[in-house]
Amino acid sequence: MLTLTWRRGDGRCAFLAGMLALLCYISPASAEDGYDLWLRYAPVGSSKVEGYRSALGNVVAPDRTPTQRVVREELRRGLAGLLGSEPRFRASPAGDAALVLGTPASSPWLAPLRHELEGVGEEGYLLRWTRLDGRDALVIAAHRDIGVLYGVFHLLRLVQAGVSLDGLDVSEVPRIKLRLLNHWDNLDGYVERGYAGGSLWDWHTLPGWEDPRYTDYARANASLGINGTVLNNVNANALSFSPAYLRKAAALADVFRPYGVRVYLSARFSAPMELGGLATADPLDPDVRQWWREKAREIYALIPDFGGFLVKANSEGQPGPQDYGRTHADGANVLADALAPHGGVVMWRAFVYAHDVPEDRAKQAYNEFVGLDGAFRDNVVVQVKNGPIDFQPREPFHPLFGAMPRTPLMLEFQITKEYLGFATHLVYLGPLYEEVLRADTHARGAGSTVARVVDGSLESHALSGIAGVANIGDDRTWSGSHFDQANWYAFGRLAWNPYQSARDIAAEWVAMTFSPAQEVVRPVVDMMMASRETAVDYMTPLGLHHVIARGHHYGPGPWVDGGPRADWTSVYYHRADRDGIGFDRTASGSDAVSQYAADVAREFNDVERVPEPLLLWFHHVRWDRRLRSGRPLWDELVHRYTRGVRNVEAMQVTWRRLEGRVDAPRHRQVAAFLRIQRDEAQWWRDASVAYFQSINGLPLPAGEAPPPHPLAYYLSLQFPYAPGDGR
Ligand code: GCV
Repeated sequence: MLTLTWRRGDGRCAFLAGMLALLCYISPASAEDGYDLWLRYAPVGSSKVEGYRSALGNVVAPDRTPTQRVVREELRRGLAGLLGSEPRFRASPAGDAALVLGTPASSPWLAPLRHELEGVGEEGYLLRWTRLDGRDALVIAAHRDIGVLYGVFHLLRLVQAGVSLDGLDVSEVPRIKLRLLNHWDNLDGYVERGYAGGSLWDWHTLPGWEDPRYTDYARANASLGINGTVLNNVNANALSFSPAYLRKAAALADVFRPYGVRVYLSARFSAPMELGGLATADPLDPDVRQWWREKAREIYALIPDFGGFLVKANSEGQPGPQDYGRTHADGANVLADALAPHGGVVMWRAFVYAHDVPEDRAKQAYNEFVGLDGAFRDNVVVQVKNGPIDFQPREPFHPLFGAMPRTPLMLEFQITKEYLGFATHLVYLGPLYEEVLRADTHARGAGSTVARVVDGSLESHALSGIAGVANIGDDRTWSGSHFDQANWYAFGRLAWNPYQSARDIAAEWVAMTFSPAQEVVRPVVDMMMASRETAVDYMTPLGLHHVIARGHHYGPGPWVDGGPRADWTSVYYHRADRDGIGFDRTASGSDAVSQYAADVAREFNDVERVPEPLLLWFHHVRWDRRLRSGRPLWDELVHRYTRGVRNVEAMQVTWRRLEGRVDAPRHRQVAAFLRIQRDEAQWWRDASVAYFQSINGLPLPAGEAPPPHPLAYYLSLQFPYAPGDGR
């Protein structure tokens, strides 16, 4: 061991001073690499420590079950980091003020709250001051241990944000029952549309080796209230259902269980043939039904709290019931019957469209499913993407929301940014999620928002659900960038309560992830809130959609044409010609508008009334049509592309000003990614302008710079190893 001595006047002083300076430079704060997510538990400001210590220094909490032990460990870890000292765990609240945690069953102190807990359900909690034994105590009380854990994360969130605990009186209940991540992870470790490295699941070493990262993953999800995870890709491999892989999934389920995260699997519809050797996967075949029943029994023997199946059927080449002339309901119900005795659910995806159907792709899922309303078993939810095409930077809400009143509909968002710049573009998805959740379907008159369809309140469904396609991989940051963690966070918080504001959620996240100082929170939140619209501007302004490069979807590709199917090209969607641009989905076009409730359909159908951000989604518009700005469409389009680039530059300025307020390693990476984003925004703008100008032959509006390269240059760019491509 190196021993340092300090003698005044000694020649070694300069050396030692240098060493000390170096040690200061390598302080823990500068070693941040994003691994800790929003659970950094960085020390709170000295002015607040004493107040928190006096309320939280003594803790009374049971430690008999695995979840109870997780609760204690989280408090220990959180308070040690935040307040600089571990709490004292006591047997009773006697003496000093105490924080008392538990359920009426686990803590005699909380038994009197039994009545008040009736309203919080299975996963909710109370977090408030009360009198216990004649003293004030802060309590976190719930029906079940998991509610206590959620309450602890709530408390730690408040302390991280520096919020006063005075007068705290919180009663929280999740509004949505199934709050799930969907991993598109393949068994070979590749993540489809994943930009955060390889899969977290090391199938090869499971079940023998349970990587500690699995626990950290469960912990992060529990901190948001996410209560389930689908481990494998919806483009499923039947092997996930083989005995060996089920044992691996069971090992993960064991790790996740104390955190309230249940395991689900994507089911390959043809598994009875591929694994069971049957001649058919026809859902009405008795042997097939029997195979699924036995498979469910086998799974539940290994994973007693297994959640259920997610299914992509008859879509993009996946097998399904229509291969046998059966309906989606026939397919879903055979799986549902197999799971029902064990309490499992089927999440049947409505993301279906067929290349041999000449119908507008935006209409196909509705056409397929709306007639099946009421035909599904009680333990089936139909999982619907937020919009009718595919996770575009902006889409109208999916017309199925509000159109299947007798069927619980689960909303599917994409957290991974397949169409929003992968992991290097800073695009906070909170505003996108909020826009969808607040959209009014008018299914039962004004106020029938997507959130109310999804949380089951509009049609009084007991089963409700929301899923996010995960942006998580084995990258040290988990999500491929520091700011992409905010999208995991926002999804989880909105899954718990879809009525929260994206801005408030961003503010919480910034306070916990970077700093609660207002000089940091304010500019970063403003930047995040504007970032989604900025991406829409430089990628798909005015309702354009699906203008990405082929296959990997990296970068612009408005010229994409030909290939195996029209609905995988860009020209199918933008329909630009010499006179105008946009997909005519009005009553005189594909009539997709008629799939919405009458009030909504009228608005979308009318070129004067349609919200301008959706103009080209629903209308084919002449290039010279004047828009609300007074500019002709072509000028407005170019204006927005350019504005997108300028706004990324503004983000760079904001971030630069935060140097020194954010630890250096994270600041550096974000700054570098913003540079990439700026250059790619410019690329999007230039390539799109060059292409559309080649179609309409119009001059650029005054003051707009011409693209620096001819169109042929943009067409020639190839990215054979762009990440995340489907395979
Ligand atoms: C998992 C899009 C993506 C596919 C994805 C599919 C789906 O088409 O590009 O990679 O497949 O959506 O949601 O099933």
